[in-house]
Amino acid sequence: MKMRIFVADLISMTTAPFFRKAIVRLPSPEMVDGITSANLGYPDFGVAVQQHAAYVAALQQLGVAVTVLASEADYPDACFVEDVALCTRACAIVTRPGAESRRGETHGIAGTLESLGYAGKIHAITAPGTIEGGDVMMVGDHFFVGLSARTNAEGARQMTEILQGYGLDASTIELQDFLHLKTGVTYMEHGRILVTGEFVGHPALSGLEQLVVDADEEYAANAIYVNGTVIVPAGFPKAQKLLMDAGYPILPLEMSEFQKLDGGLSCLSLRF
Ligand code: CIR
Repeated sequence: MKMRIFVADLISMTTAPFFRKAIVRLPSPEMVDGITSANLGYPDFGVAVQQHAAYVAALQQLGVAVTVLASEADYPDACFVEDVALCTRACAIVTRPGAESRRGETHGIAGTLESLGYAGKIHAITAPGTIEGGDVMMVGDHFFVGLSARTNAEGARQMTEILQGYGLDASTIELQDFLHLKTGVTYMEHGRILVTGEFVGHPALSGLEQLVVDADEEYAANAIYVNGTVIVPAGFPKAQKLLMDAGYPILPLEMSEFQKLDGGLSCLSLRF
């Protein structure tokens, strides 16, 4: 009950952010060795490059200046750049990924963030804390942090402490099934979430209006709201209709090759 009042208050005070900048990282041919539980086969690198280029073009079309980082042969999952940092209106936090094979992906990201306006406002999560950006959902000045196989309580604690130093706040949600929090829930601004699976009706999210994605279109619960438009994965007609009926303009993008690596639309960029 307390959380319901708190989240409702929070929403009434927030307006949708306008994202001016984004960071993406090109996929490398080694992406075929990325971590996956999807059982959809190996990604086709050539197709992934085309899908990634369309993603960058979509962000640009929506008014975002995109910084494109070089691919990283040593890190097959490095194109999922969302996981290595959190970018807020006040500060940036470099994460410490829970997946050991991904830990080195944070190398160099602080320099990029510094050059894009975060100089003097960059923090880092340290051991034994772990956290991946996919587990952090921004709702105005509040951040929901999923406790998952990748993000532990100490990582969430450190992130909360840093955010509170800037007048921001955070709360945690324990995950049962999904890889990351945002695998199953996306904030759609205007007090609404796109939600599926274990997060449908979740008490921690009770102050938010739910747009429920059917289980057979679960992948579409990871979408991104960018400057008034929702970028959605192509091929999920019921989820698209749900969003259009709620009044959102949508922009569908092919994501098949990233889906094969458990990656969704949010994973491919840091937006701020
Ligand atoms: C991984 O398992 O780490 C990658 N194959 C997928 C990461 C997806 N990232 C995200 O949801 N933020």
